Amino acid sequence: MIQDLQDLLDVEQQEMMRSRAFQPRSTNDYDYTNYHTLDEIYSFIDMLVQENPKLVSKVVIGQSYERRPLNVLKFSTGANRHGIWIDTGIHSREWVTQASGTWFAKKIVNDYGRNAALTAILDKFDIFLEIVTNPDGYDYTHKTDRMWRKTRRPNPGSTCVGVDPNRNWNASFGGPGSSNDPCSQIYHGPYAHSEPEVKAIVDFVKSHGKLKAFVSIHSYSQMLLYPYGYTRTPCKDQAELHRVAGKAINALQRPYGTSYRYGSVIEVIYQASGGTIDWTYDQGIKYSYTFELRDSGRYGFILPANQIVPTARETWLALIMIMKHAKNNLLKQQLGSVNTGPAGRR
Ligand code: INF
Ligand code: ZN
Repeated sequence: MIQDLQDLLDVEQQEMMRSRAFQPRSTNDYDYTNYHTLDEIYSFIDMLVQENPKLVSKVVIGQSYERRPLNVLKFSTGANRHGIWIDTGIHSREWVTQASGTWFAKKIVNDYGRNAALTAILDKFDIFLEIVTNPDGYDYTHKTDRMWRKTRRPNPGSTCVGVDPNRNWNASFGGPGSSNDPCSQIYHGPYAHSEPEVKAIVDFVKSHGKLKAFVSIHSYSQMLLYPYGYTRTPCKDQAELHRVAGKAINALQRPYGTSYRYGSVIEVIYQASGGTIDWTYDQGIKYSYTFELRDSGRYGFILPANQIVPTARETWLALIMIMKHAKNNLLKQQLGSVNTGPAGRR
């Protein structure tokens, strides 16, 4: 599909060099229309917190293999709230996802108090957003191999490095649709949650205990996926997850006509064991979704920078739809726990 990959990478590098010449003094003059280095994203995160101390804080949930901080942005308007989790960049080469995550962070700050749907969500939930979920891999895509996908932990007894962080979860770990070969792009790792980048999220989910939605964002293929990947057995909330996914991709399609397919991982793509959302769903987080952002193959992982903002905008509409349904579901549960009116009402 791509005539010459190196040409694309050269253009990407030139565009980044031009944008890098300019150091943003605030998140208002950060260049959302371009890709950024790990350090530039980390300084964006710190700027956003400094500019919005009442709404935004930085939670460091752990360290990567190479000892980089695993930074999670927390957006909160009150204490003891239920939470919604969004991660981007767990596969390091999927650059449009970290760039979209950066845009989402600024969008939340801009829209709170201005956009009714987002304000209602943030008045009910905390939002946790991990923009660079695989920092070692991301740094490696900038400096060494743009097409790197996995973590960067060496594998004892092998010359091949890295584990697929989307096969390392304790959900049918090591099952079909993952590999025990350290050289494989879908190597599941020596044991479940062996990767510090994965373990940090596992510990966060368990200690928080009140997450109601978990969205892990990948690229590319233009799909919205829900559990399971490891089995064809439909998950118990399949009907609801399918219904909400349909509404989410309709919202996504509105601005630019981008069309998505949707369904369970195993139906829409293939069998995969040890995947993120199979584990989060089995932890009881009902609204567990994986996005595969643009495009459908023309550029693949090397999506031109001029598509970052359109991709982020359309994806945000789908995320709002999912978060709105998680909110309504929680309200129904909470109301359901008190008498909700005359008996016998239809
Ligand atoms: N996703 C595929 C993967 O092999 C498919 C997938 C999605 C598997 C969700 C499990 C869960 O991991 C990507 N996208 O790699 O970038
Ligand atoms: Zn991926």
